Amino acid sequence: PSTGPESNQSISEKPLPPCPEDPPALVGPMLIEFKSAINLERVKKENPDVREGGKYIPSDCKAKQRVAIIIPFRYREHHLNYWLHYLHPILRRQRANYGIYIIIQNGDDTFNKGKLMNIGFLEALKEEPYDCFIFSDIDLVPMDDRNLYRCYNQPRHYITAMDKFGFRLPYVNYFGGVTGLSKAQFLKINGFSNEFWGWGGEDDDFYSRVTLTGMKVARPHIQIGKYRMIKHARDKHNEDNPQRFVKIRNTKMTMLKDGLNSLQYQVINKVKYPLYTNITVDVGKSP
Ligand code: UDH
Repeated sequence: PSTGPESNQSISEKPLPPCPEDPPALVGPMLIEFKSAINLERVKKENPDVREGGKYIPSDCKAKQRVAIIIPFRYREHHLNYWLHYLHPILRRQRANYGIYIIIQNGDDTFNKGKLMNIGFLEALKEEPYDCFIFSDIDLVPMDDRNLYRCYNQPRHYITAMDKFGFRLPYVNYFGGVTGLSKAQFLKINGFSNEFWGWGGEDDDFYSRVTLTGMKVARPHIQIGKYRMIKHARDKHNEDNPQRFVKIRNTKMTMLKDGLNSLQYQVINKVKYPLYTNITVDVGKSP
């Protein structure tokens, strides 16, 4: 048996049993609020078994999947604190084997969320052989821990109801906010488009990629798939992208040549904090 840094058992110990499909420690609906101040030192103390870089491996069972959580990011430190405060305990209760990757767009040029997601996928895979990728906005927190952050046989939309939309979805084919695909599913669709600069559209393009390749999005039951969003104004340098309406009509033509296979970027730095890994990247400029 391996005794490397990733091994969570010593040679003399018995192999761990598989982690249960329905983790017993789950609590169900939770109270989520964004008023109390968050102290990251305290979050760290409350999650002592989370390792450097925001990685966690259950000690009492072997998780079936390794999950990378990819978060596109810029100027949202305040949201990050809430996200970490709520998500680490939830993910630990779910007995997930996971790592948290905050992918930061360097500089003040127009934001490109799709590119950050693609970069997160590739950079996470350089670290661990992840099986499942969950792409999450920093401002979305699940209200029920039975909403399992793992991958399924179809791409998953973890959100069934959002407080922002009166506990509904804005439209039935909405596939943004928190989505999860296995490595094979993400490769099959060539990842996200790299060509959506500014706000909007990359999530609809992503949905089309899934359906055009014959897959179908699944969601949890409405009681379980509830989310709270931290209220905020539109960020600077992430203005509405007026080209999005034309672009999302052309996914079928563009998806094979625009995505993981055409991605260009540079890593500026990578820092492992106790509760997450930060990767700052240069994504270039909108044409
Ligand atoms: N993000 C950043 N920094 C930015 C822009 C986006 O970190 O400057 C990330 C972050 O993870 C965020 C996600 O990208 O959660 C999605 O961006 P968003 O929050 O702007 O998207 P959303 O649809 O925007 O949540 C709602 C803006 C509300 C404006 C309402 C105007 N009518």
